[in-house]
Amino acid sequence: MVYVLNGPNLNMLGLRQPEIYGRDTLADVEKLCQAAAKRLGMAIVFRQSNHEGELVDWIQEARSHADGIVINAGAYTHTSVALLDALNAAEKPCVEVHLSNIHRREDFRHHSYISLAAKGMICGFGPKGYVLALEALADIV
Ligand code: CA2
Repeated sequence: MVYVLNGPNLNMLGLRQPEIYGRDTLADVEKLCQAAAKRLGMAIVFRQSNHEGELVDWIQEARSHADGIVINAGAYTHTSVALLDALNAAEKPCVEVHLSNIHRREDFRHHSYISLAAKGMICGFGPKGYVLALEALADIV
């Protein structure tokens, strides 16, 4: 079981700012992940929350229910020591994903707390990044 967790505002995907985040909705991204998971023989739980504490709860849940975590923490990537602490405590392989190339954007997006707990990070490839993350995890879990 792999938990695919999405942070704040990712529920707006496909509805606003298509020039940055593309036209796919989060439901489209979930379908893509479900198809990739099936191909990889893996089960996934796909969730989104705008609330930092709820994401912490789900990472804690992953400690006992998941073999790995794919996370796009949205803007909490750049601010959240709480998510970093939760990921470190979960002791599960984690792959960080971003739709956009955060290094081509504003300076404040260049630093990620999540990266300190992640096996690796994929950014800039849109929804395909989630598939790449699941493929990377399939080799580890
Ligand atoms: O590129 C990514 O996946 C990000 O994690 C997306 C976050 C941003 O804060 C990170 O720096 C990079 C923002 C997610 C918000 O997504 C929206 C999508 C459509 C309309 C409005 C927001």
